[in-house]
Amino acid sequence: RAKNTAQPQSLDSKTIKASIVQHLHCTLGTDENKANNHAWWKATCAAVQEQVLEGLRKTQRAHYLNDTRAVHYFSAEFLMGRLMSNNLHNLGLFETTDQALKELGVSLTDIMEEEPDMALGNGGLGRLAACFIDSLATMDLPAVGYGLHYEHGLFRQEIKSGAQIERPDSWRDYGNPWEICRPESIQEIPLYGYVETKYGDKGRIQKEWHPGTIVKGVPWDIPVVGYGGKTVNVLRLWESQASDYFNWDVFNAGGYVDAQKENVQAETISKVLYPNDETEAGKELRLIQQYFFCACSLKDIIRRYKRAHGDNWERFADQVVIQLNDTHPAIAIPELMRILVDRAEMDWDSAWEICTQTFAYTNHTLLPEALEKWPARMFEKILPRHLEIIYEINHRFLDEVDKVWPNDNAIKSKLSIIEEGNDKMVRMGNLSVIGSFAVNGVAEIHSRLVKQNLFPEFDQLWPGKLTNVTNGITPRRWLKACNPRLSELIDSKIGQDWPVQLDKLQGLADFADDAKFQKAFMQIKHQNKVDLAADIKALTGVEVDPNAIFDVQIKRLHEYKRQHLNLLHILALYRRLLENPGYAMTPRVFLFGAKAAPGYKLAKDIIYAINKVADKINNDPRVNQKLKVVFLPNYRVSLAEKMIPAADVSEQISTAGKEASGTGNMKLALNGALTIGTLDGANIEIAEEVGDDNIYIFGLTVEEVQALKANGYNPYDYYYENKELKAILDWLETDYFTPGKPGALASLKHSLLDGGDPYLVLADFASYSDAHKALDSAYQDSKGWARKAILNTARMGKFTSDRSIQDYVDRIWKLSSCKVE
Ligand code: 26Q
Repeated sequence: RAKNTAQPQSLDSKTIKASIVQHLHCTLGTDENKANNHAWWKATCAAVQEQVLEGLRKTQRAHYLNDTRAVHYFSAEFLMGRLMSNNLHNLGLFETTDQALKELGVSLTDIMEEEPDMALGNGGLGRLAACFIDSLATMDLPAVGYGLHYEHGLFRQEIKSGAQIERPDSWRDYGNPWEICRPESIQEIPLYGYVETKYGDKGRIQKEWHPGTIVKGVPWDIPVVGYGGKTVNVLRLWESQASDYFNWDVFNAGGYVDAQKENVQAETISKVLYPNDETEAGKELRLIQQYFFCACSLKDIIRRYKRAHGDNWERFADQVVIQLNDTHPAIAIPELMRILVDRAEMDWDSAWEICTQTFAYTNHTLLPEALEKWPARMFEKILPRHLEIIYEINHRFLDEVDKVWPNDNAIKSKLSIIEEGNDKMVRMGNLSVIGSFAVNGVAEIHSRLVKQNLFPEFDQLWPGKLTNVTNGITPRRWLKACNPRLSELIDSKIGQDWPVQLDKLQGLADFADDAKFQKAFMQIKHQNKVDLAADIKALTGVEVDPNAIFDVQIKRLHEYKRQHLNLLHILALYRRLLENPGYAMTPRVFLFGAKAAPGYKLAKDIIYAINKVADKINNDPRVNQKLKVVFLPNYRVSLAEKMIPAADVSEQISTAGKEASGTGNMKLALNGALTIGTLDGANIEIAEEVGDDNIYIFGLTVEEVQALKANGYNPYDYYYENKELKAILDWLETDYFTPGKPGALASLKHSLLDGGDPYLVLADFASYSDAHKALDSAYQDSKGWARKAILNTARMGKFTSDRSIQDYVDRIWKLSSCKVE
């Protein structure tokens, strides 16, 4: 467990003030009278960055002198959000800087709003990477995050007449004060071209890849400050540029023409983040992105290794562990093989030994449509040598399979890296399992399903290789920084160690029935709701009552996450209120935040439906004292930080077996929201921790889902059986919510009936509605609710990302911490 305790640094507000003013003058070229909030923000960043860079220098020196083993976290996404608040808290400079700015007549809260989110990720997987690098630095572990320096992160969402519009995200338009360009570490990356076979001495076959083009990888470093401010690791993100070294004239005609034909615009590689989470896009540029950042990162790692160990590869796997965040960086496996076999001229078996002791792979999904597959033909065009290497890996692997299951072609074709057929495909999941020494799922149930359903034969072949590491979240950002009122109350009861010893929150359980503490806890929740209500008014014009239950569903929009189940229940409440104005219910505000992948039609239809229903309900005086629905546009990390502290209820309602873990569920419960959820992902472990009385579990279990599907699920059974459900679904086909446009919401109904309701929305509806009734009446007992909310916060210790990282360290990475100074 992390034993780090924050030691606030001894900078006083006078020194910080002087530094901010100095930067205002000398870095920004303005002065106190002219400066606007943006200039104050930049000057403050520059002052903070001075402290950060001091820590970075000391950390790099300590790691170099100790020749430490380090983890290299390879991820196509890092969803960092804003850095100012986090860096200030982790340096122990928040209060002092707040004070310094006050004395300058400037509000820290206001200038922090100037910072654009670093939205270099889609959702859970990208945010997990951000939480993990925070924990790694906090726990003094040598680590580097490697990823892509996208010019445009996840699109900005606007809502026009209820529908999602995508706008480009431009997070760097006015410069990013946290990043440092490192031209001294630029890498050259080959692409396209052909492979030449040469016959060397002793009959050794040598392969030489003649690339069709070369692109330049420029590293940008984002310092990652650990809590306590001692260790400062780096997140290194690669930007693509046209290679100036590359001289077209030296290339033969074939290579030249090829390269021209491909028309690789080097700069486009890191231009934009693909917004399609949970669906493999199969786009050429996406594969190039993956290879580009993996190849840059491997070269960077090898350069550093060689500086300490020369050309002796024997200690490589002792010094370097690479964690693959899903299969997106799996191409690093054949790339390392290429470097060892083709460039270092190592024999295959020795090279494979190094590879399979270096890589570990985290799986984040079981959804078949999310498992990455690449057409072999595309591979051959972009990375011809890598395809050969993959075939060789596969050939040798299938020989091993044959020893265990002799002549069993069914098993071979299932385990093969290559999916045979008219269009051969490369299965990145199989490649990742075969090329790694450890494979983990992200919650107990998910890891069990990875073993039982996704990779059962691999589990048999290599017992112990498949394992679980339950996800976590950093309590520094997701409690201390985002919920200062609650943090202060917690400090006053159990001291200040909880951000690095989250188990200490257990101490709050002693006060769960203490009337005074209950009052303080719920007053903070209320105050956070007042703040959010003001934001809602400013962002949408909708007025909401902070005395209502704030019921929150925030996550990417997906059928499996079932935002439409939530919507059907809202429609049910609306109907009940229309039919019976005296219908007993606590006033409720339903809040949504969600982006839909731009090409995901039904997901966009669901956003549209939520907005149309919201319009109708919010403007219907018959019900709008009891019911409000708000869709907050452009859900992102910084908006989550405002919504989560104000939530009473957390919606975690995926079809059992579909949500690998979820991490929003942890953030909401940590901030005292009660979960209404299915037995899916980490909800199960949350229920174990908080206890059955303090969570609302409903719906089919994984086993029941499987049985229902096996017996032939027919959504019409539920439609005809449940009058309310039928009325609601039929309502969607009228023009009640879309005046003059009948049928505008019909796609939703059709997906649930003729579409077969693949995520069993109708099957779980009644149980969901019952759980909401139980929750509503529990809220009526304000002492009882306060107790439940407090116990949620008190019992979330397990879900700190420090615990996740400690699990990785103990069971997979075998790393030692390295104290700085
Ligand atoms: C793949 C190919 C082409 C383009 C895009 C993608 C792509 C991009 C992002 C595929 C998947 C993702 C993201 C997946 C993700 O966020 N998964 C979530 O990971 C969380 C952290 O483990 C879990 O808590 C969630 O349950 C899981 O859905």
